[in-house]
Amino acid sequence: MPNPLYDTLFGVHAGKATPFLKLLNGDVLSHSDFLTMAAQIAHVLAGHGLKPGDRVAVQVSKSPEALALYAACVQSGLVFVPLNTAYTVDELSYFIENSGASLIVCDQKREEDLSSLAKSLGAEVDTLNADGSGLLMETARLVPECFPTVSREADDLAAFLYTSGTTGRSKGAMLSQNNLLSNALTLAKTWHFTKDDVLLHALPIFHTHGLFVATNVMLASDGSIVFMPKFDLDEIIVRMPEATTMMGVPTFYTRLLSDARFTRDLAKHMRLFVSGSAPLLAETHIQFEERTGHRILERYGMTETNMNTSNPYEGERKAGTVGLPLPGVEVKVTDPTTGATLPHGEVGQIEVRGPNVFKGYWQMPEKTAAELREDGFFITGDLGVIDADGYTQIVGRDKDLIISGGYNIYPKEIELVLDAQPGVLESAVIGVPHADFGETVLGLIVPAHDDVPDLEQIKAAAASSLARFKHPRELIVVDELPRNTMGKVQKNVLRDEHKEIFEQTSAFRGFRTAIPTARRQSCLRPR
Ligand code: MLC
Ligand code: AMP
Repeated sequence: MPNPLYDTLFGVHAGKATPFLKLLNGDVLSHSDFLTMAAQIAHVLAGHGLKPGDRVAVQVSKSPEALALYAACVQSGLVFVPLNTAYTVDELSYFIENSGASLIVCDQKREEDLSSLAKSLGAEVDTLNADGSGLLMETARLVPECFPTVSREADDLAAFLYTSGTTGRSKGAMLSQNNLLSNALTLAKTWHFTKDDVLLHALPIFHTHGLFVATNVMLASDGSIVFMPKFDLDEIIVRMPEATTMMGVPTFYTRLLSDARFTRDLAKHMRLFVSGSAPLLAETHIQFEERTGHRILERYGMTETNMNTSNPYEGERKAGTVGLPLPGVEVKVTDPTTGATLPHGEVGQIEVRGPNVFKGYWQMPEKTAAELREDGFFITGDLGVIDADGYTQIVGRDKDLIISGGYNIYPKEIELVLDAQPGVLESAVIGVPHADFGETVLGLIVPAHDDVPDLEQIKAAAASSLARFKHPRELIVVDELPRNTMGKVQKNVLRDEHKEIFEQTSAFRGFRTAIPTARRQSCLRPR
């Protein structure tokens, strides 16, 4: 029975004793071991009564078992819904409810918190801990090692990835089998991946970058993965000599450059470093080449589209650009008001079309219609320009988005929490430059009347409802927020005023203007 994504990325490795996952403890999981684990998990999923198309919401630590759970969902025709491990129970509740998940897989520590929600939704709960223990694998070990692959069409859904929205409500981007498969095959070919490649994998596996780019590309090329639970500079340095490639967010590269052990000699065995998910500063690109002789290959993608453009493998990798459209992908820059295509050299909104572009937002037809045109072009919300050679440069964002260490944060979600606190009239949340994370979150608070808001209490409220990476690094009390004639808060003005608050270089290539200084009372998050 055909299942294009499973057959091409997973099934093709059946019976192979070749190394797939190289773990930090020295254990190696072969392709065949991995498929057996996935098939056994697929039996457990079937035991939960799941039917093709059902959603499986997953909040678990990065582990081989977690990756096999993804494979099992594909093999069973289920929709995999991975969720950031940093999400609080409040945040999780929304994703679980919105996706209509029939099964929640979480760490045992979260089981109690999620059980009553699951019960009210008619969903089941299974558990998987960071070390692979938990009910899921206990059951999986008792069932057969082969599972009959469920038939799927290329257009059937394989995953939902949640992406935050401008209104504060996250949207489930529906990704089909072919969205994922076409992109994996294109990237493996474009970046010359082969079975001899060994990838340093330190990215989380609940986002496009670590799951659909890094993992799927390695599956498509038959290579192996040094599988790390998270980015750990020491481990990366120890394992680099056995690797040939690495994929990371810019923070990975600035952290590597900050360490004297990262030398030309250490990187001599590597053939490719790929960067994406956030802007790579041209200076990082240059320093990296000076240190190692390697030119980082920067590419551009997003949750809704997988990868869109890439600097060439062979040919010029232009620092400060995200390269050329991938084969089969069209990129154009349009006038945000009229939608007309602009000539090369003019700044406008970036739109993309191709087999990589998602099917729409789950149960949000208006939002889908607003961003995905009838002719198939997706309005990315990024502002860019295409140069005479066809290279795209991202110059800013039309969407009110902060990218911190590769994680996307929508200010509205944080503003809603701040606005609800006692003594707060209103708030504005902005991204400001930060040397390690590229951008970080700054909250500006206008007190109600003559109140002095209790910043510690506000921080505690944010901590209980928002994932750690979304917490404002600093809260500042101001008299008022700058507004334009339409009454809209001028975030560009605020960003400009506070751009040096952490006295770091900017990773954001946006536009800014200046404003007068406001009264300040501040509360710094320790770091
Ligand atoms: C961790 N913290 C962060 C953070 N990551 N805060 C802000 N932004 C982040 N990205 C918090 C931690 O909870 C901790 O809180 C404190 O910051 C310091 O943590 P750390 O030890 O320095 O962080 P670390 O664990 O090393 O993580 C940093 C990181 C990680 C950059 C390695 O965030 C990461 O792996 N980012 C990759 C994200 C990613 O995969 N993005 C791809 C999205 S897909 P405290 O105070 O409790 O200690 C996409 C599409 C595309 O965008 O094009 O690819
Ligand atoms: P996400 O919604 O998490 O998938 O994030 C996608 C966004 O990350 C894009 O819309 C861009 O704003 C940003 N992004 C991804 N890759 C790059 C890159 N190479 N340079 C600049 N921004 C990037």
